Amino acid sequence: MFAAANCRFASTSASQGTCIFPCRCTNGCDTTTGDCLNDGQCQDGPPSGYRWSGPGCQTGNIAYHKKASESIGVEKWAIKYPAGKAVDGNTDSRIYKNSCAHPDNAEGQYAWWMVDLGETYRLSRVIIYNRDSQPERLNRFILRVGDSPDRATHRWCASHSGPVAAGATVNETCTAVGRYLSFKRDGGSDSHIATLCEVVVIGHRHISCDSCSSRCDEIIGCDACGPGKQQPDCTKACEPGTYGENCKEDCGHCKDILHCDVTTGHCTTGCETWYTTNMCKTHISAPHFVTSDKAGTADITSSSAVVTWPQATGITLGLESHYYYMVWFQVDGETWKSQIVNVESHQLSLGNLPFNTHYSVKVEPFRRHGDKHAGGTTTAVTTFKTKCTGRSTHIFTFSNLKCYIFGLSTMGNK
Ligand SMILES: [Ca+2]
Repeated sequence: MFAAANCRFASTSASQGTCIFPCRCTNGCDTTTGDCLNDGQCQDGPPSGYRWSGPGCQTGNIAYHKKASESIGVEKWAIKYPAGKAVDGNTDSRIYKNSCAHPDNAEGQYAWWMVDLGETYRLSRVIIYNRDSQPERLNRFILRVGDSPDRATHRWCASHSGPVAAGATVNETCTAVGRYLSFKRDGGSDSHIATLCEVVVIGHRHISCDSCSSRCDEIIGCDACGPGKQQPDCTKACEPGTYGENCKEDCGHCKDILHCDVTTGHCTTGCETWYTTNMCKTHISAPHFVTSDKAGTADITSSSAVVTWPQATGITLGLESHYYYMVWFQVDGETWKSQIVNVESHQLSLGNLPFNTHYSVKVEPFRRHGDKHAGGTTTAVTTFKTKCTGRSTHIFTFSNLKCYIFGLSTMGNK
C-alpha cells in the first residue's frame, strides 16, 4: 500500500511521518500552518545558536544531515574525514574530535565539497567553521549553487579570499535558489586540501506558486490543491492509492490500486473480491450463524414441513443482494439436497415429503461477489419426522398400513 501525504506539517518534531514538512517547534505544531502550539517556539539548531524562524519555522540550517560528498585525492584524507562530518551538527574545530570533513585532491587541483539539500531551496547565508590548526586551508574558496550534482553547472554564489582564523567561522551571504551547494578552493596555499568542521546553510524551501489557485507562500506552498494534486505546489498528481483534495483520501480496495482515479477515488477496473460500490470501500462481510442458532420446524404434516431460522450474523446492511441462504435437508443417511432462499426470507416450505420419515435439516449463509460464492458457519442440524396420515381422513393403503404398524408413537401424538 502506498502512503498518503495526509498532513502538511508533522504534529511533533519527533517524527515527520508522511507529512510534507517537519515540525520545527519545541512543543508541537499546527498540522495545517506549522505554527507552534502550547506556548512553544521555533526550535534551536542544530547546531545550537541557529534557531528556526519564518512561516512554519521552516527557515534555518537546511544542510544538517543532508547527503554530502567531497573530492578524494591522492592523500585520501576524505576517507578518514568523510564529507558528512561537515553537516553532522557538531562545530568542534579539533580535527581529532572526528567532526570535520577533509577533502583533498591531486596537487594543483582544487579540493571540493558538496551537499545535496534534497529539494529546491532559497539560500541566504553559508557559515563555515574552520579547523583550529592550519587555518590557511580555508583562505580562498568559491561557493556555487545548482540544480544537479554536476558541479560544472553550478552558479556562483559567494567568494572568499581573505584569511580565516584558526577555529573561527566565515559567514558568507549566498543568495541563490537551488538544490546543491558546492564549495571549492580557489587558490592560496595547499589549495588541493580543505578542512570544513561544519557548514551551516541558512535557507528555506523554494516552492513555486504558479499552479496554485489558493493562498500560496514560497516557503510552505499552496494552502490547498484541487482534487488529484499534491501539496505543496499542486503540480504533482496524487500518489497511487490516494485521491481528492490535497490527496488526503485513501483509495478503497481497488482491484488495481494504480487504477484508482486520483480525482474521484473511483476504482476504474473494479474492486478486490468482497468489496463493492464505485469506491470499493464497502465490504461484503462474511455471514455466519453462532453456536446457539438453530433451524426450527413448524407445520409438520405427513408430506410437508416449514423450516425456519434466524437472521445470520455479519450480513452488511444494504447489500442483501450479495447474500443468500442454502437450506440443506437429508432423508436418513441419504445424500444432502439443498435449496436456495434469498436473504430477506427466513423460512422454506418443503413439500412432497414421504410420510413417517426422519429428516435432518441445516441452513448455511452464503455471500456472493460476481462468480465467487462462499459459505459461512451453518446452523446446528435439526431433525424432524413427517407424520402418518390421520386415520379419519386417510384411504387405507398398504403404505398407510405400514405407517400404522411402525408409526404408532407418532399417531399417538396427533
Ligand atoms: Ca562537524
